[in-house]
Amino acid sequence: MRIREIHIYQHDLPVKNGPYTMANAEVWALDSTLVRLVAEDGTEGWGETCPVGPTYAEAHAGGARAALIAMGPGLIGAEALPLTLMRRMNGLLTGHNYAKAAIDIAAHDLMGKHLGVSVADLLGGAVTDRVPSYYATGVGAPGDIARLAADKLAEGYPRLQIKVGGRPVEIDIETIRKVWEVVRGSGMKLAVDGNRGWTTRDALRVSRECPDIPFIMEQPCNTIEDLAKIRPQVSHGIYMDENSVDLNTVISAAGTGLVDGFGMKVTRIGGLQNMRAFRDICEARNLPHTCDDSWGGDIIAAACTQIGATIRPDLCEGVWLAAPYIDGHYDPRGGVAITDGHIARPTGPGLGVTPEAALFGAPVQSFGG
Ligand code: 0XW
Ligand code: MG
Repeated sequence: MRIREIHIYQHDLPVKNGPYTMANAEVWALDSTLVRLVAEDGTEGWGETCPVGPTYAEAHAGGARAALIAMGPGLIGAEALPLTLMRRMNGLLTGHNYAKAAIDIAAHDLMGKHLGVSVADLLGGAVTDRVPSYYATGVGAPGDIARLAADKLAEGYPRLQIKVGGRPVEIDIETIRKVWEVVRGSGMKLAVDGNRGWTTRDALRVSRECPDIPFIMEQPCNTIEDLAKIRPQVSHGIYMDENSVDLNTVISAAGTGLVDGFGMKVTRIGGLQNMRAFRDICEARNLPHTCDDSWGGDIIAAACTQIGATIRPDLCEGVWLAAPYIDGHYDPRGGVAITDGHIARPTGPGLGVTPEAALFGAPVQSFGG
């Protein structure tokens, strides 16, 4: 089944009750890029990529579209098979995983629809249709974040990620302590995400001053070297997020025991084909991980949920969705949502969601036809 047409769209996603804050970013609206692949027989597949602003990672919305436009002509006539396509894209452009991911997700959707099976089945098979999610706070005042923690606990979230960094570390420590007072004994899992914002000195201090609180530190500092430096000195588990930019880095981090788990983004690693390999590497080493993206609407949400449903349950740290921060859905039947801290895996072939194309207006660029 060959690709006959590629259409690239731009779509704005305003942040509900914005801004969303992290150590190094404050975002009010996200600029998403959607891809529609059309095969020779008319079967369609949708993909999406949506960096959370230009400073979270080495990715930005204009870059995603530029990379897709650069690769587009070389993909017309290619077999719509994820591995074949990934090799073809690598022959057209080096790097730019987050752009390639949109094509990869669309190819999985298209193949699932063609075969009449879900993307989770294509990825090995779902182990659950009710996928655990987690809630990520912004960086906020200790009392506010503790109140939010109480709300999310009551809503049924099994895990909370507290955002820290970009301010005096004493306020971060106070925030962690206040949240712990609220969730202690509940079984709610805790992650403290510095988004690269702490110095190694800050990370060591937090671990030393909170030895009684069982959180994991997610991407506390900026570089892999920083993580290696604090690794032997902290008593808390360390997860890598932003530094895990490709499978090669993941293999090194997992193989050398540098980290205890990962916060992983489907688009950063290059899409579902690479995410499947990542999942299997983690399973071979018993490493827990999340299965998220940095942002995005129903297409990204469905992709994360479909692969999230295939993760060995004891290693699944949850699928984070931007849905609580977004008004409305792409799919007129209703899209992917979080209920009681869990996500119902979309049913039907492919991703299980079909967006209303008119929402996105005219394509910014089309190829083939
Ligand atoms: C919580 N997230 C999954 C959403 C934001 O984009 C940041 C990200 C993370 O864990 O860093
Ligand atoms: Mg993170």
